[in-house]
Amino acid sequence: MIEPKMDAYWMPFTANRQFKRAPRLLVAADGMYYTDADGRRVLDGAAGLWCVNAGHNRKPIVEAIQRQAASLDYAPPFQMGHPLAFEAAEQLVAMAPQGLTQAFFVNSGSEAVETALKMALAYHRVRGDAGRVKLIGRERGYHGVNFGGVAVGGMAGNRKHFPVTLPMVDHLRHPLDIGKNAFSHGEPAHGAELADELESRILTLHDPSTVAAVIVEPMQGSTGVILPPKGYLQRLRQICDRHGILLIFDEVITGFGRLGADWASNKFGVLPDLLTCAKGLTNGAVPMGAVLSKPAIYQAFMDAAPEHAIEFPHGYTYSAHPLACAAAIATLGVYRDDGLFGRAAEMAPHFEAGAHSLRDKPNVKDIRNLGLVAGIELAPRAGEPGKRGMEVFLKCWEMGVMVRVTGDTLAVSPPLIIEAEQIDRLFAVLGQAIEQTH
Ligand code: PXG
Repeated sequence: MIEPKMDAYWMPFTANRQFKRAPRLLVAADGMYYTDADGRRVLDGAAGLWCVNAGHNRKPIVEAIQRQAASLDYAPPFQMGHPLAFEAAEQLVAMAPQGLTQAFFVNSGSEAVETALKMALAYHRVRGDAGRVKLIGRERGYHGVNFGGVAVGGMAGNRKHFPVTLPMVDHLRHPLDIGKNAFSHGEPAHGAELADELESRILTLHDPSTVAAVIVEPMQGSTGVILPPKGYLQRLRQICDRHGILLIFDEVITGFGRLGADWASNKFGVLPDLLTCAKGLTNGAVPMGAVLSKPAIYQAFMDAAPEHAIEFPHGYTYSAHPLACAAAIATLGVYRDDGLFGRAAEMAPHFEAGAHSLRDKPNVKDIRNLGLVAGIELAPRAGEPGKRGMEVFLKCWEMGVMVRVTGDTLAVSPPLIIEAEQIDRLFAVLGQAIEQTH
């Protein structure tokens, strides 16, 4: 293949100059494998970017998109509709945690987050409680890249270029405590009491009646696979309930089977008021996200406006895009037909054993896992944070395995169709890469 000219494309979240000197180009994908520009097959240990949960190039999804493109390319979503939007919403709600009954469609995780935050603020307002204007996020949280998401997020590197975000925001501490919980299998034992700080520290400072919502990822993905300590999310739920505060779960990564259950909400038995999802919703094939809401939230908007009025002035040109709806309906069908969430749970013990087999490799500081996700945290090299992790990532790529790196943590989150031998290869290659990196 002739390499394309590289100057014009300003790549997102990428070391542009380094990449353009030694590009890693993907040209095709099928099942568990990518094909790169040199014709090599690369095992996908990251489900693309945490999104291709059903594996690549799934026929029902490909054909649904092709059919849709040939029949209805686009329909305006404002004051107009098309049947697939309603069908996609119905199917998504049927698969959603019980008690979430409406789906608002967007085009990405970032948009889902902005939408949920705006919904939370407007919900209190339409109920006549307009003083609830504050939003509480969490340190090391990632809620996408738009202003609201960056404001409630807590990924320091993503915030420092943008000092002006939203006012009226505060953050909980993150629950990662390697001192107490290193090498936990699944949910760590210690740290549920950190949730109590929502009440004892944040709400005491702010007056609970001014707080609109708390937003957390049930498992913090992008900042290195940080699992909720046992009981932590339950406590957040109880505190929010006590003070009339909405709880938003950002399930952009944890939705659609990643943790060995359909949703983190179900895995942990905690129902949020609003839930954001994206990524796995269409298996990554067409951009799409959604916010799921409890019926009382939807109803509050309906009750507050006259019938001819727009109840929630929000939405995108491409909300419920026909191609995305077709892809979502087909994807949810594949998840159901192949029983993929149950499969993730079945493969999880083997995956867990593979992840923890790396415990004694050089510089391994912690291993965290649940379902089909694992984070392997390496000690940073003195004065060069992130460099060792990046080198391991590149070595894996050279050896034909794609993982994700965030700082010095390698994240593994394969498609849920992964076979036992592929799990073995994934961790064997990762182990070799760690051994070869000093
Ligand atoms: N919320 C969460 C919890 C996410 O993980 C977003 C929102 C934003 O989604 P969009 O579709 O706008 O990118 C995400 C995205 C990584 C990585 O390497 C993770 C994400 C995106 C890019 C890289 O961990 N998650």
